[in-house]
Amino acid sequence: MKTFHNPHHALHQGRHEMFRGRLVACHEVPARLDHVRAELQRRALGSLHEPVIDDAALDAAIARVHDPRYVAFLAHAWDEWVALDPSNAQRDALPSVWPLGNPHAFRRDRPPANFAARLGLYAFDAGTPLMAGTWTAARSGAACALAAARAVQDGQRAAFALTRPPGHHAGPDFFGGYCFLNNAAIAAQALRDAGRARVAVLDIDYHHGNGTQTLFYERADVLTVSLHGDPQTEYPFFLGHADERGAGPGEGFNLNLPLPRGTGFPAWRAALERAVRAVADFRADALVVPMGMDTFEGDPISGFLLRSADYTTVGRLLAELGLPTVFTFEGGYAVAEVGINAVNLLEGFWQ
Ligand code: SP5
Ligand code: ZN
Repeated sequence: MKTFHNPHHALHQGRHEMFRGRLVACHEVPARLDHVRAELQRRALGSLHEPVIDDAALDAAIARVHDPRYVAFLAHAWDEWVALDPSNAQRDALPSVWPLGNPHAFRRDRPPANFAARLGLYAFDAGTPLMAGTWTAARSGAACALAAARAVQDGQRAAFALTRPPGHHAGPDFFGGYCFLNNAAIAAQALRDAGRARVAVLDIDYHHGNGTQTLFYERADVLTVSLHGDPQTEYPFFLGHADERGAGPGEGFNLNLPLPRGTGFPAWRAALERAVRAVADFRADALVVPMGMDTFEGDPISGFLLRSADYTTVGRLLAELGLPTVFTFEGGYAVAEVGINAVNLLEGFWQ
């Protein structure tokens, strides 16, 4: 298995996220990725590579998934933030005003000139700080996803996009949930564009993969399946219910399996087996797994109870599909254990 790791990930290092009226330290920290990379090396699982992708191909792959106006916004956001006030360079950019959905109350079709307003236009929470290195890190993460898709396309059984910031909450024109570019969606679309007719995305992060669901909701060629904490109580709250089954030509091609906070491995595993059957019934010819490790019992912001040894079983169950598979690194905030848990999963897949 080839792992493509993001050499620029640490340029994205948020200071604070808004939580219940306070700025608290970010959970999504660079050490998460460093632990996974160190554990891959310690156990000598596969080979580590930096992504080598030319700029034009990378921009094209990003543009297949994200709106050009949104991409341009991200590329220049930091400079605009600092231009508002030079002392902003000392602070992460966080939004504080948002247009809600009703188009007669708030227009989304006329992006304001004001930067703080546009920051809110493209964001859906105040927990996703943007800083000087965010764009470089996120763009290089998309290169990892594209390189992993190409590796699988070139005949590898599996490849791992080891990158942060994560991606599965990012939609066509919005960021949030610590995510800016949807790495899993970029990989899935790249596999489609390389000729794989039916691609499945099986999201095992604790949080619903709302960005990925939105991107593919009206499409029958990409099946999206997500196992996650019930949005009644869990982030991202406004999507992820079982009755969301896709729309138009995509009807029947989205499957949500929400589970209550407190779910342990036996019930989680039963849901995974159902998800795996859905992928098999779809007759997918490639699989993308947004691999969040925040289902771990020790995760500080999540509510499932998986143990380190369970991830080996998870990897084995995913491997039974026998599909070329791209893994993307998503959540997982128990920093000391995230490397062991991620590599357990990959080793279980590989055994
Ligand atoms: C990729 C991913 O896993 N994104 C998750 C985003 C969750 N954001 C909201 C988390 C709320 C954090 N609660 C802070 C608790 C402070 N003690
Ligand atoms: Zn998560």
